[in-house]
Amino acid sequence: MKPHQEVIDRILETIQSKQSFVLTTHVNADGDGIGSELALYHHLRDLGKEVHIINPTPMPDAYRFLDPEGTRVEAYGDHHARTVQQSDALVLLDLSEISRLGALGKALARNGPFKVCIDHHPTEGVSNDLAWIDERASATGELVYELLMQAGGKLSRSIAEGIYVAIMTDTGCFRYANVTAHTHRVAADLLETGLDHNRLYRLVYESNSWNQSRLFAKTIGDMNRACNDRVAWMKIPRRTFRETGTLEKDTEGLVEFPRSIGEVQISILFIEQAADRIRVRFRSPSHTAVDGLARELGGGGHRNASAALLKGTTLDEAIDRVLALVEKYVH
Ligand SMILES: [Mn+2]
Repeated sequence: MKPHQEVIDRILETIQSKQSFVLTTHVNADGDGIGSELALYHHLRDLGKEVHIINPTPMPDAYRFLDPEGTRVEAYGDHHARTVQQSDALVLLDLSEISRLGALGKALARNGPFKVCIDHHPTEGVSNDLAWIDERASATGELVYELLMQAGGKLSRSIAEGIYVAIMTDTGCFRYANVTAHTHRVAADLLETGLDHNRLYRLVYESNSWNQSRLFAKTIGDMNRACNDRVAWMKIPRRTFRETGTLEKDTEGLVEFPRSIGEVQISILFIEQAADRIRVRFRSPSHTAVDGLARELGGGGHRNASAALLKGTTLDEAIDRVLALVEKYVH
């Protein structure tokens, strides 16, 4: 029997026996969360189930093309409380912690439907009714693919596109260390449905604005070094957003840039969301881990991509705090 087969069987049983589902993912959904949700949404709809996708935060612009009418992916509001409470099952995709669901999580903490989690983030103990967590998967989309294959589902164009975007974005377009032979086999199956992978790539990665380029140029232009050039760090004060006419969502991909410098082991981006709230993102090449660093700051993530939110601290304080910690994570 394959590892995790028991939990996969129980998830398949849950899908068969229950009628109404709410799908959700973590705050600030990424391509893996959105793509996995839409793939599972179409599968469940094909089975005649009632399905809602309700996320803690709005659909990111980069993935709107997957739901062009904006009717499938909703952002949680109080009017959703009943839908969530009365559904037969809630499926958490690309996360396992109810605490990462904002107000939606609070509504669920009181009581709520049967909870199923499908995720590939490293976690310590989860309290969902069913949890399939496989850290070897490059993306949650890879797990959704496995589930749908075992369910005997058909890879429709919409399902294939969702899974492809999930895997493409979580693997940095098939470059990161999390990519396996299996990842490519899944991708090959998806391409055989006739999906236009180049179109999906362009829609996600080649749809930037002039303002976003100004934000990147300014931020990379002011990049700093630490720990004998093994750490590169950048900051975006709120005034830079104002000056360049951009928002936090336009920072997507920026923290990846310093990874291309040979000596850099850790890339850090500080984003001033408010005077006392700083988002910190970390990236590292495969031989250096940054998940522990994010966890030490109350955040989380993967070995080579993690983040934390520092509250009650100014931008300069956040920078001092993180730079004091980072040394022990470089080698
Ligand atoms: Mn993921």
